[in-house]
Amino acid sequence: MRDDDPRLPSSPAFWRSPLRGSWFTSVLGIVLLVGVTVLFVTGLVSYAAYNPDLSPVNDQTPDKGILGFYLFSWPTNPSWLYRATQGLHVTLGITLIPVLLAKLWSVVPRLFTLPPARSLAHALERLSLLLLVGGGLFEFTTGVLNVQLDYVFPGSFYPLHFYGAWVFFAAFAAHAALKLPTAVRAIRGRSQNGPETGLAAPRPDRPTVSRRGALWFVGGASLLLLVTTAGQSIGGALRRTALLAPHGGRDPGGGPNGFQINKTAAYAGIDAKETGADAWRLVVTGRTGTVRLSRAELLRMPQHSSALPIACVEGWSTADQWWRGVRLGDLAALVGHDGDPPDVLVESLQRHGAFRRAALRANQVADPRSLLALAVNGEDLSPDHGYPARIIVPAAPGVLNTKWVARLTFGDL
Ligand SMILES: Nc1nc2c(c(=O)[nH]1)N[C@H]1C(S)=C(S)[C@@H](COP(=O)(O)O)O[C@H]1N2
Ligand SMILES: [Mo]
Repeated sequence: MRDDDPRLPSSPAFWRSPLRGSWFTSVLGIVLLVGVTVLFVTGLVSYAAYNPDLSPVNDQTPDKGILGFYLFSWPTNPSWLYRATQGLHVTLGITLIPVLLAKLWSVVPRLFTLPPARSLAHALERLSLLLLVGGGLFEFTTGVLNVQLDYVFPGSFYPLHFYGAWVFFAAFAAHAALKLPTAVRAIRGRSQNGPETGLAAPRPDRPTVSRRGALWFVGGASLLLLVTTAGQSIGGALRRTALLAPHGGRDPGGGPNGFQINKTAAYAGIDAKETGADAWRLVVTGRTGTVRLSRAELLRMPQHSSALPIACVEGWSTADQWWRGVRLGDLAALVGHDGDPPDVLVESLQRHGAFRRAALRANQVADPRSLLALAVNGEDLSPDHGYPARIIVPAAPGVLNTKWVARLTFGDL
């Protein structure tokens, strides 16, 4: 078998597209350099927002080791913080898909070059490209599946996407460091076709579209994805343009409770019998012991309002809703934590599923806008939004806003 037989993909002559070349690859590469870096940072930030170091119930990647070195206490300001970082993460990730695919297409001849390794250094380089391409495809695929579908991957999304991100970004950073000088030269240089990089076809077909035209096509595809996705986190009139929004099919209906529902009460196995006035009691435990409160008793405590969004890891968020209920700080004070409340473990009536418990940090409990909400937009919570009571905390990911709350345990976690 000869390497230069043009019928074989291992021969450069096999590849005929006149679009390939270092200019085309470099432009896409620079876009990805910026975009993937933002994805990596907003992804790490999202992980920190879960407060994984606070309690094992929050930690979806218990074996993270030193990869959690950067974790910090998630703040409560501004209240739209997670809405912005996670909306950016998901929208940008989806928008970059055409760029990623075009970039991979532009270098695909490289995949087939023979011999597989000319030297140890070359073998290592190709191995790192395997991690780069495999890692990139893995991160984009798991991300899209998590936001668009009922999750179908084996294993939990969080550890896969988290560890995958570190592998991918390490390979990505090494690749960027090696290639950046070449890419900058290719973009600056007048020649669109730096032959030294071996990306351009030696025997190209006649062009049907210019390289610039092809870039516009990729950019147009990205723009289309952007405008059909971004509305889910921006909201307002743009919500209707979010054709690609996850759960787009499930209509939350109108009225005060007519905003996005993640898991319904039926899905979570919440029986109306458990939430009725006779059955439901909130069990609050703290330094001075345990109190049990009916919904009527909670309503007799001072009621406060906060305008806060729900912002899910999946990238969608609601506009601010008017929540009304009892301050978490007041509930802490009821069980002996006056003034300076500690962390709290929140448990739902829900018996199964990863999101039935969540831990909140002291700074979140102390924020006067953090509520055990009983009502939203002037009406009792609907069963699907967490009746009889749910948590709402400013700037936190949706997953910390536990619905159908049954128990609050205050104390340092
Ligand atoms: N008990 C319980 N609370 C929960 C969940 C859940 O599955 N069970 N899902 C969480 C997630 S992931 C989100 S994004 C929000 C969504 O709240 P909503 O359905 O009222 O919009 O609820 C949170 N609270
Ligand atoms: Mo969520």
